[in-house]
Amino acid sequence: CRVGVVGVPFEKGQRNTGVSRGPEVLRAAGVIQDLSSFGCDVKDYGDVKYEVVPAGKQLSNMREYDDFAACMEKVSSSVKQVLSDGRLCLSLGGDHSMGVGTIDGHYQAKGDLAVLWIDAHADINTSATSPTGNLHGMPVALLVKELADYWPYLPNMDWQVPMLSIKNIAYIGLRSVDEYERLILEKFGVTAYAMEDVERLGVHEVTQRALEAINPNGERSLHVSFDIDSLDPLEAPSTGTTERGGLSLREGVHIMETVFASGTLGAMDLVEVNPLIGSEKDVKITVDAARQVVRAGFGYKRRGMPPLLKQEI
Ligand code: DIR
Ligand code: MN
Ligand code: MN
Ligand code: MN
Repeated sequence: CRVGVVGVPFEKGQRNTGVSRGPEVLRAAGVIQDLSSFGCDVKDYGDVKYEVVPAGKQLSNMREYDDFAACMEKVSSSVKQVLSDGRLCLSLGGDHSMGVGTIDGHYQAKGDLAVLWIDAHADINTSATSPTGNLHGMPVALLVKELADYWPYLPNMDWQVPMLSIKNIAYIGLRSVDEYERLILEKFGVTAYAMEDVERLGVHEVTQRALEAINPNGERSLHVSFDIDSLDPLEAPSTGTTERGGLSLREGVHIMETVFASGTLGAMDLVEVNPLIGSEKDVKITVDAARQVVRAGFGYKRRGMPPLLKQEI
């Protein structure tokens, strides 16, 4: 495979210091070498940088909005560039508000998308429904056409047009959904596999059904946005909003192996790894989990790689 890596050291979509160091610790742990070790051709496009243009107006209940708007415009063009270069894109966060930039860039390069959002949270609050004002709880609501009328005019976001159909998004791993988020999911009949569905059906069935729902003919480019807090805090303790009772690492890896096998992956985000939360050992466990999930998405097989095919992967 050919992959381009984009780092997004952005943490203003939530309140904990440290998530902006995600790209740095993931690179240092060897995410890029992991991929090249089994035959991927990987190019590092470096970290996204931005300059803030003040909106001149305070937007209610959207913390650090000016930085968000400026950063995501750059994230979008970086992701678009990687995909236009004929590579799959791996974006390393950073907090989950960056999904606005990565999915926008993916859309601009590939058109109609299917999105698999793997998360303990639905991240589909609007500024009117968010209980926190944290932008990492709002990216999906900014991306979907169906909620466009529920936002005020957003200065410095004219580059971003809500283009996703809410029917083409599926969730896996939900276990912390706010009241109005639930209302939105029900109103639009969003494909959402919460933890109880993983328990009832098993992770393989849930993943197959999710992909079938959002990409029945496999003609859409698939965007996987993987929030590390989808995993149980025993597997990924170093993240800002842990929720117990989550996916095992094995389930996370299985989802990504199934994604790879579908042959539809266009871009993947790995977000919310915060190396300033927990002990050194906690950070190592979390980063190792992130690496395993990433390499599975780009074709690594736990049963071992076939040596003769190495160059063709
Ligand atoms: C909560 C928490 N739903 C919010 N969200 C997230 O702030 O909107 N935590 N994404 O990780
Ligand atoms: Mn999230
Ligand atoms: Mn989350
Ligand atoms: Mn989060």
